[in-house]
Amino acid sequence: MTEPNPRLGARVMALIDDLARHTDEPGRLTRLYLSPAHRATAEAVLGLMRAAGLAARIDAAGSVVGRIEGREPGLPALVLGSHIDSVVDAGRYDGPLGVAAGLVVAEELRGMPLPFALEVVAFGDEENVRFPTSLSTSKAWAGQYRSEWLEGCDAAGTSLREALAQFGGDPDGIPALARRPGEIAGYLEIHIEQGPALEAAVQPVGVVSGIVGLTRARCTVTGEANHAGTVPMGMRRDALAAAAEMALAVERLGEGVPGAVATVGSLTVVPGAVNVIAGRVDFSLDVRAPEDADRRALFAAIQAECRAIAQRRGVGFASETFMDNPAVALDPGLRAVLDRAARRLGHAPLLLPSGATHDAVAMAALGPSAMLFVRCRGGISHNPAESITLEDADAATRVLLETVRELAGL
Ligand code: HGY
Ligand code: MN
Ligand code: MN
Ligand code: MN
Repeated sequence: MTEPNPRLGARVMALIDDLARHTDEPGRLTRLYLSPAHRATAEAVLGLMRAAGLAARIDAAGSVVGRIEGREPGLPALVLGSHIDSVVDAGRYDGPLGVAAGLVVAEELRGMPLPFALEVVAFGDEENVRFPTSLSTSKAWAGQYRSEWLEGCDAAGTSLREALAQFGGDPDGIPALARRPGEIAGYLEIHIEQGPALEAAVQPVGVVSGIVGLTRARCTVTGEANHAGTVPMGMRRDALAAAAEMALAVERLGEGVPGAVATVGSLTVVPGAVNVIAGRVDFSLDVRAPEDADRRALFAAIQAECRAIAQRRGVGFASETFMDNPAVALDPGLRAVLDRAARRLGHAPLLLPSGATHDAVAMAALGPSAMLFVRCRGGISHNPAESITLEDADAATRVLLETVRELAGL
């Protein structure tokens, strides 16, 4: 059912388009955690929050958070939001849709005497593409920040600690970001589905049942750089050939576990010259499965297969796990409110799992958390072709508004 005047959707899409201007790479959208584009986007969101009447700041870890008090000061907060960091060559909706929708709902409720405080948040490290971290900015709120993350380095060798100082953050202020029990009344996140189910069901929105567990590692294969023209094939310790065999093993083992996915998304060859046998390869490993036991077993099988390939080829293999998030079931009560709100607005929302991870994984440790998915064209995401319609943005924002109104007893 489309609103005759999808003004909320129009506002949300305008905000998303405005934020999409900030990128670290001309010609494509790349906004990694603590980059100049992240800073510019955070400042834009800060301005929007303040214009909407929220008391807003950029916190020590780089998240932007705005708050309006409820009918009396200091009440537990209902938090709306998502993230503003992106992957490389990203779509513009993954993250900013949830921040924009939260902001618009806060604008719509301005001045209403709510039984809770309302916070809008733009987390900054949900993609974990730049540093070996795991949802670091939302886990800072959940009191799950790991101090070793500060020493992790990006591809250029910059540590998170250095990048945070350059960004204007405060590494020493991160522990104080942990929210106290009872401070959070709930968390609601609108996010694009990043999959084909809603489009196939011809539904604009869906309620998320839970978020898949996820293990990520940085892997290194160490061979011997040597002359491509003079070393016989049987005498090489070729790190790239070994890594290629490992990547195919990742694919094969992932295919063998129902519902699981296993991905080598990035691979770097050193020294990377046409006439040099690769001495070293760094590659990423991302393993997910609906059941945690299956995910852990698959990850272990992949590690064992990589070690066997390395052994056979006379190369070294090392793996450093930097993310190991169990699956999270989202709050049934809050899911039911989202579902009722959607039905009151004429929708028949699907209930569907999330194969992508989200800041809701961290926020679920602080209080009831739920997510609403929005249909995206072809299910495409992590790709500049990612897109949603204004009408669906409007539908989702109205479901979020209706949900908050029900929680507020309005
Ligand atoms: O990788 C993910 O699942 C999310 O997009 N960060
Ligand atoms: Mn996302
Ligand atoms: Mn993403
Ligand atoms: Mn030469």
